[in-house]
Amino acid sequence: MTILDRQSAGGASSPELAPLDLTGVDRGQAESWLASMSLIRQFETVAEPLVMAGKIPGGMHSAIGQEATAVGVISALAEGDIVTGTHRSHHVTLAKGLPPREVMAELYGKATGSLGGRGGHMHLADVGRGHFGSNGIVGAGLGLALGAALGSSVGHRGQVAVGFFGDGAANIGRVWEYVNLAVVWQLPLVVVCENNLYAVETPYAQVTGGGDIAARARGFGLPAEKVDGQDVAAMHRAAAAAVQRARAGGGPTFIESLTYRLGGHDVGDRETYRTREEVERWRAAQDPVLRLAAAAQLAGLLSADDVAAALAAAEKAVAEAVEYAEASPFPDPGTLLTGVTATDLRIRSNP
Ligand SMILES: Cc1ncc(C[n+]2csc(CCOP(=O)(O)OP(=O)(O)O)c2C)c(N)n1
Repeated sequence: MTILDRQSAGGASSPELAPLDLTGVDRGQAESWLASMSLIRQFETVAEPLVMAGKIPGGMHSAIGQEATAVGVISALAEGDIVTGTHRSHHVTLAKGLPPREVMAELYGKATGSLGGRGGHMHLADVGRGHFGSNGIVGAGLGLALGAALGSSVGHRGQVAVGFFGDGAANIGRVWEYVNLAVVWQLPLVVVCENNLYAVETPYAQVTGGGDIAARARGFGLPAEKVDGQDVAAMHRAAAAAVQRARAGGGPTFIESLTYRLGGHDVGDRETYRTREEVERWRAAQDPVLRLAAAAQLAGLLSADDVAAALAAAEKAVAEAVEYAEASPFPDPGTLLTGVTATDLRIRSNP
């Protein structure tokens, strides 16, 4: 079922949906958050089956359910600021403003993709647009954001960097080395842990000593708070305060987004580690796109027509992105070694 189906089935006005506090949010913000979150939802909804259809090579980790975290945080950034993501980062990438057609073409491995088809789904990046890379190595993306924040600091560039990672990565040692350095060097870094409750099939509560990721962060001496990750306005407020602090020289902030992935870990996940009832409970009450659509109408910020228009625009943009990716050429095999910097590759001497 697409978001449009849910909307026409009355999903946006479902009494089960958790309310959302839109105090201080104006129509323009609500409109742009909904546009961005709808785009991500539609992109993910369309992209996943394209893997099963053999159009997109490799696997895919969809961010359905986690749209509010990326949009709430990234809408608090200035254009020149920097983000890094994880293996699950289409939401971060689209929220950062990479054109959907270039992202879709990258997933297809086409020459017109953001990295010329060399990165694919887990290695999206566009340095010119401040996206310093998704990353298939769990916990490593935050290190790139740390480096970007260090570069900004020593170069007096005034940029803030945001590094996203998951609850699974919160049990990887290097993540805390990055957090420690950001504190010691007082870097303009916003650290965002997307706690979606599972690392593949492992429930976070079973493997997280102390059970509280934000509390762990506080031990490193930086402000750390838990935020409702299904509430785009709450995520935006927390991120705006963190960005302001970072830009003013106040150092890093840690945000634990309490979120949920509504889909499987990756394409083909049989989801034997959680019940359908659990997923349906989250879907009914905590779908971040529908929560925003419902609350914005209730607050009189958007009309039902505005909501329908946002969803229709997302469908159109994604359909166009697929057409573009389908029609684009694969990279010229002659460019295989373009951008390869290692000099001792056997391939060079073994034609
Ligand atoms: C260093 C490393 N270890 C293990 C893996 C295999 N792996 C891929 S995704 C994943 C789970 C990550 O969970 P989390 O950080 O919570 O992110 P989520 O998938 O929930 O977004 C694992 C263990 C990997 N890619 N990299």
